[in-house]
Formats: sequence, structure tokens, C-alpha cells
Amino acid sequence: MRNLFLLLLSTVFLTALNAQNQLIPQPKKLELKQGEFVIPETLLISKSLPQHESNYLINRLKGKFDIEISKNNLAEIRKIYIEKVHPDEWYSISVEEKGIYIRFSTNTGYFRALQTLAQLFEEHQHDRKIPAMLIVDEPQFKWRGMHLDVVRHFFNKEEVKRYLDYLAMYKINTFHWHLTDDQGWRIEIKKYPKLTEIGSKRKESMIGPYGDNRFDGVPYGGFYTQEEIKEVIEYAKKLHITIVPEIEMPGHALAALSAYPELACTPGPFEAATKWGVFDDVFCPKEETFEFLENVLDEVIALFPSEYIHIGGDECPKVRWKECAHCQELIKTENLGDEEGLQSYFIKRIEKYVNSKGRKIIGWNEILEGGLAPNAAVMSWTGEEGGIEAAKTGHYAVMTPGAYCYFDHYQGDPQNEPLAFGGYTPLDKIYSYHPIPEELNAEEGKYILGVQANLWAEYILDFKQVEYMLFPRLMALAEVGWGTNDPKNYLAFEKKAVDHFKYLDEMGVNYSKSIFNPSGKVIRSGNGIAYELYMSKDVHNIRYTTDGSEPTINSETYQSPIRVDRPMTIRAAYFENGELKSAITHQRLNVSKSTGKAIELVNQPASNYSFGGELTLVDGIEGDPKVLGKTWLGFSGTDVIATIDLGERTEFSKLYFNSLNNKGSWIHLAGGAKILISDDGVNFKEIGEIGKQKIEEMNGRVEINFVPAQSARYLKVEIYNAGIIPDGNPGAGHAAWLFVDEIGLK
Ligand code: TNX
Repeated sequence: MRNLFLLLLSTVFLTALNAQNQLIPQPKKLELKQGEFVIPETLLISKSLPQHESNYLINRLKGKFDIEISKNNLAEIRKIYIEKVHPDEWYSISVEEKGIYIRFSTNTGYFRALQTLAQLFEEHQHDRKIPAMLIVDEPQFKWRGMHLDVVRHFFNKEEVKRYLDYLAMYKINTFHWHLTDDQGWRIEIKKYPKLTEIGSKRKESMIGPYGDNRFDGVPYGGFYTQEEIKEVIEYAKKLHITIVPEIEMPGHALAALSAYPELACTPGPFEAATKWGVFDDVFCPKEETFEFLENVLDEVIALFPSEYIHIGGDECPKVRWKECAHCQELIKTENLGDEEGLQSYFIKRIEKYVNSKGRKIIGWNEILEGGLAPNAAVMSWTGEEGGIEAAKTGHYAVMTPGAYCYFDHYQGDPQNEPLAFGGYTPLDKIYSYHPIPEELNAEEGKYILGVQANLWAEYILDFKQVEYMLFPRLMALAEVGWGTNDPKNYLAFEKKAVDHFKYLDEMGVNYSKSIFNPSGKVIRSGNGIAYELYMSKDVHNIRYTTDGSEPTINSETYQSPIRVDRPMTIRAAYFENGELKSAITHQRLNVSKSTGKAIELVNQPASNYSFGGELTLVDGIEGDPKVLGKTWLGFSGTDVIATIDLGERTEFSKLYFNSLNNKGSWIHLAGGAKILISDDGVNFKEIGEIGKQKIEEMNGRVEINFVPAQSARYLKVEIYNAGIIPDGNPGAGHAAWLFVDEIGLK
């Protein structure tokens, strides 16, 4: 009897807990209470609540619930009172047996409350009872942004509105609209019609991986008229989303120059870019350029009501400025020192203009180079350093570091994913982010306006793929920005996200199911390697094979890391209740004489390109050109100097390694390599060398044969960085990246 009672009690308790577990972003404070609100056949919303917003709820839940605005003051959903004392986005919801009471200071607060309410209703669509509870909620960050690049590929106004719908559902409040770049100008400017007549079109587009250098031969274009822009801004306003437009300068300007070549330092002619990357032809800092940009900004400012105007500022090569007499003269007369000073002068002038119109500028972290404009805010993308520097000097910053916030990166093992930019940013990675870096004290931390994720569209061909890259990562971003993400409890968050999939299904959203796919990584095991499978779900539901066959429910159950003592392909899949739930992942492992041996590096790889540490170089997995983040080690400006201890004197006749060629991402083939051996690990003797030209001929798949065979215990492999990126390449003037993988020995 007592047990039965306990059982009943725990079921009651569990139901209570289960009854309310799907809110994303998690509210700041949620207390469950006794009792429940039973959802009536027709639910009335008080007519004293802001009606635009109430209509949103009615539409959002159409077909699931019958909701009406009341004719008199009798209603189940009621406003308590409006407290002007709270911040805009603050709200509280009290669900009681008699009704649902909402408090807020502004219509925005009410709208955020309605998102919570919509999720509560959806969760209880079938039992039609919402447990009594009190929610008191507000975001930690006031900038919770999501960006969309409509240049590399164009998404029409209806698609952009749909995108805004998605952002609103997860309480994202800022939409960063990337409207101009090298590959196209996408906003009508009345004073300069050629910007769209000519600048919105490109001859063709790059297809496939950057390194393939292939083009489709199909003209591409698209832009928004000012009428369409207004329509989208109106739409966003109803969703309480601010749109921050971006007009890129001084770099990423080829499309503008194709229409108005006189704004460049050289005569042209120019064409909108057909490939991705960074281009040398940029706006020339002459008077007519400033006049042009000010006129463009006038129209942009008249359209967009946002406090901030994004002026780009990233990746501006200085090659043209170096050779331009006017620019050099300007550096002298204005005492700017060098081209970086000139970039800073450029941005400061634009800032002054934008400020004179009552607005502020925000720019990518390169606007720090040569000195930041006085009132500018920084969008920190190459890492967190830009944001830290800004905050420490009293400037506002939005954090959007590539390693956490780039939704153009892969979200699962690349072999199961559509082609993406590179990198590896799975759901748990974005979920683990905290926008205020530890380097900042409390006072400085206040300058972090918030967080944003970016969706660059080089490899995003249509809106279905936009959805795929956005979901479910948008949900994690939402909690990061709301300040309620709890990385220790990632699995609880993942469960909520999976629960939301059914709503996305109902809406026909093409979200990614990559979290169901098992991932694998190589670990050391004895003096060799083993392959460990991992995923956020129970790994014991994984079945795998090593003989090349497809895993089925009858295949081996995964227990612990699989010993890899010979070349093999491991195939694995996740099953639930006997049913295949994931893609079948596969990994080829090439065991050679160096695989799994102790390896030491003199220079360390960059932290965001060292996924598996130095073992990556001898883990039996060949670097995959499709993915930069996982199978390679990436070194910025430095050489690979690796010493491998083979454990005992070992004979070998061939050494091989891969060096990646991806100039668009600033990754250059190695400039040369040397092989040395030793028996004591101290005194090394050179046994082979290979030059830059040979490496280029082999396109980075380097093989060195030894006749006669060599024998040694220690092996030192030196692979040299290409140095400074030469002019005419993306990133010219910066240190090249060297990406190396798999040093094999046969
Ligand atoms: C860098 S992020 C860029 C973009 C690319 C993106 C691809 C930034 C300010 N510039 O032009 O699309 O990388 O991830």
C-alpha cells in the first residue's frame, strides 16, 4: 500500500515535472503551483490587451485552439496591470485555475509573453490542461541577433519574412540583414539605380567546394525594391524585431564598383564576383566615394529605424590603397601613418556622418585596426578578442565568434552533411557559449550588448537549406542570448529541442536531424588506436560493423571504444525500439606504422582547429578537404615541427602527409618539408626534403619514398608554412594558414 502511494506520488510529481518542460528559451524564473488551467473550447483574450499582438497568438495557434478577442471584459487571458517600471522585454505570466494573467511594461514585453504562452499551449494541445505556474522573465542580453547573408545567395522577401517568423518564435530580437557584398548589391538606392541594374547581377556562381574552382555558367541576381524593404521592416516591427541593415565598406565592394567604377582606386572595369572570398578592389577613400556612401546611407537611414547601422568594415585588403597616389597623399596630409590608419579614417568619417543623422555605427572587429571610431560598436567575429578590446575601452560589442556562432559551419559529421563553409559547430557547441568573456570584470561586462549567430550563404543554395542550417541551432542561440543556457545540462536542452521538432514538422520546416547521428573520434589505446563512438543519446543504442556491411538491429551493440589494429571502415547507426533513427555514419581508418604513436609538436595549432589535439596527425583518419575543423590541424603563420616516437626501431620506405589547399579560407599549401631521423631522440639526421614546387605538383598529397628503406625509432617531420599571403589572394598580407593531416609511414 505504502509503495503504491509512493508510486502514485512520484507519478504525480513526474507528471507535474513533465507537464512543463518544453519552453525555449528557458524562462529566468518558473515556479509550478497547485492546480491547473483547463483550456476551454473557445478561449477569450481580454480586449484590453494590445490587439495586434493578441492577433499574432490567434494566428499562431489557428487550427489547434480556438481563441478570440473578447467583446466585453470577460476573458480567460487577462492583463493584470501595466508596470512601466520594467524593461521593455520583461513580462510575467501567472497561470491559475481561473485564468491566465499577464503583466508587462510594453507591447514588446507582451509579445515575448505570447511566445511563451504559445509554447505552453502547444505543449498541452492534447491534454488541454496547463499546470498552474508563475513565470517571471526577461532576457539577460538586449541584442539577441541572427544574421542572414542575402548576397552570396538571394532569398526573396517572403522567405525573409518566414525567417523573421522563426526568429520571433524563439524571442530573437535583432535581424542583421547583410545586403551588399562583392557578389551582389541587393537593396534599391534611388539615387544610384545602377547599383541594382548592374550591381545586383553576376555572370555565374561558384559551385561545389572552393578548392574545385568550378562555376555553373548561370547568371544570378536579385534585389529588394525600397517598397519591399519597407514591407519587411513593417513585418519585423509587428514581431518586435529590429532590423539592422549592413552596407559593406570599404571592402567587399566589388558589386558596387561594377556599377560605379569611378569609386575605385583604379579605372576598372569591374564585375560582381563569381567566386567567394576577399577581393583587392575596394572603395577608394576619395571625396566622391564619401559623397556616394553618404547618399546611400541617407536612403538606408530613411528606410530603417534601427539605432545601429552596420557598415561592414571586415576583410579590406590594402593592396590598391598602397599603390594609389591619392591614398598615399591622404595618409600624409591627415597624418594617418599607414593604410590601417586610412581604414580607421574611413570608418571615422562615416561614423561622424551616421552620428549626425542620430544613429550609431556597428562594424566587424577589423574596425578596431588603426583605432576605433569614438562611438562605434564592434561585432566580434574572428574570436572574442575584438569584443574584449572594445569593452575594455568603453565601446559596446556584440559577440559572434566564429567557433560558436557561425551557422554556415557543419553541425554534424561532414560526411553526412550537405557541403558547408567548413568548421564544426554542432548544437552543444553553440549551447555552451557564454557571451561575456572571463577577461572582463563586471563593469566591462556591461558593454557586451549580446550575442548573434551568422548565416553566410556561400554554400546555402535555397531557403530549405537556410532552415537546415538554422534549426535546431537557433534554439540554442535563443537560450544563450536569454542567459538561461546551462551547458552542464545540455542533454535536458537537447530533449526540449527534439520535442520542438514536431512543431517544426507541422510548419514544414526542413530542420537538421544531425544530433541523432553518432559521431566518432580516435583515441589512444596501448601503442595504437581505438575508435570511440559518442552522441548525446545513449551510446548503447548504437549498432556497428567493421566488415563494410550496413549496420542493422542485429549488428554488434556498441559497448566501448573499438580497437583498430588493421585498416578498417567502421559503420555505425543509432536505433530506438528496433528502428533506425539516424544516418549511417562511416569512418575509414588507415593504420600505418605511425598510427597512434606518441607525437610532440613544437608549435601548437590554433585552438579552433585542433579538435583532436596532436593525435589528429597520426589518428589513421585522412584530412577531409570538406571539413576544416575536425580532421586537420590548422596553424596560423607557424610551421609544423612534429617528433614521432615509434616506440622501437622501425623500418620504413615511404612517408606521406597531406597539406590542404583552400586559398579562399587563407589556407595555403606547405612551402616545403624536411624529414629527419634519430635513435636517441636528441641527435637527428636529415634523410629527405621536398620543395614547394613538388608539393604544388602533388596538390598537397605528399609522398616521399626511401630507397633503400630507412630505420629509426624517432622521426622528425618539419612542414613549412607558406608565409605571408601574396597579393591577389583572399587575405593578402596576412599570415597564411597551414593545414596538415595524417603523417603516415609505410
Ligand atoms: C568571413 S564574417 C566573412 C564573410 C564570409 C564568412 C564565411 C565576416 C565579417 N566576413 O564574408 O561569408 O567569413 O564564414
